[in-house]
Amino acid sequence: MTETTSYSGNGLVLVKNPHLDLMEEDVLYHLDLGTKTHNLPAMFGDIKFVCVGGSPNRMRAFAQFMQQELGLAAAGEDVADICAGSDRYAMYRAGPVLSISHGMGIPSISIMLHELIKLLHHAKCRDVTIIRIGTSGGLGIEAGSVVITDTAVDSSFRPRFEQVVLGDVVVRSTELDKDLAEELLACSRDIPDFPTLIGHTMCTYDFYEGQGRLDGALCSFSSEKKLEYLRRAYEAGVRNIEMESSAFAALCRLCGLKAAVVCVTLLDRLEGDQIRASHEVLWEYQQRPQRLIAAFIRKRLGLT
Ligand code: R2B
Ligand code: URA
Repeated sequence: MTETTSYSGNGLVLVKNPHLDLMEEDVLYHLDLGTKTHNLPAMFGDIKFVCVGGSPNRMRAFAQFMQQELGLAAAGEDVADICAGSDRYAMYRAGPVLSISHGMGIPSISIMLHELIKLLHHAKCRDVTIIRIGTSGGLGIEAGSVVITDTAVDSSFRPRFEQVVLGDVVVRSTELDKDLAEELLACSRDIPDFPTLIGHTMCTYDFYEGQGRLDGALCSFSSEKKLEYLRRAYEAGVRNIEMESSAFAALCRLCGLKAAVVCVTLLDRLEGDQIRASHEVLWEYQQRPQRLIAAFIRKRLGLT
């Protein structure tokens, strides 16, 4: 069974669940928020940009950076964790920007996204743009390059995400918003310090065997087989590999959210498996998607 996309004409988030309307209260358990315990429209109704990324510390740093970039606070000023009552995810806000962590892998990001999308719905947010900023392994491109995903593909290079629902496999499209990707690429031209490109992103269920690494606790293939697979991925248009983009693209698309995935590459997988760059280099790499998104948001808000 394949599910199709629909877009809301009024900019509202589309939750496609008739049961929600019948519920007296919706507890967003992993975010420690709820419709009876919190005034969600007052807390979040003016949010226009949602940025998600794996690590809680990185998303806190991003919110602090955005506060400065939007002229809302001085450097180093702290931000409060809106989900402090839950130790699953962290959430911060800087003006119209919400910054949330999603952990590693599809199950973790899926849970967060279900609750986040319901949150945006309950808060009656309009015209929200959502962006995943993350890390990845590059394919045939210089380490430190930033890849803007046009389509997330699975480990067989197919543009699809399979969700098992009541034992049946439901197939969902993983295409992302083309105009948004182009807009982000245009913003990157004002930041000459690192290469930025548009390409396919391969989304896997594992970091080691699932990404063709030779350095996991298990490995049943040769170095030649690994390289043959990664070269095939490159030929299919894949430029980076990570672990959340397909579920992210599929869920956002179905719920009418304009979405983008912007990941820095920490290494070139055609050259190796281990991430050996120093902490300083990796820290600077991780700033790159944040700098690009800050430039994009500033431009959208008419601040540049
Ligand atoms: C990128 O980096 C993480 C694995 O190190 C994973 O969350 C991802 O998608
Ligand atoms: N994240 C991944 O999923 N893979 C890499 O190689 C690096 C970061």
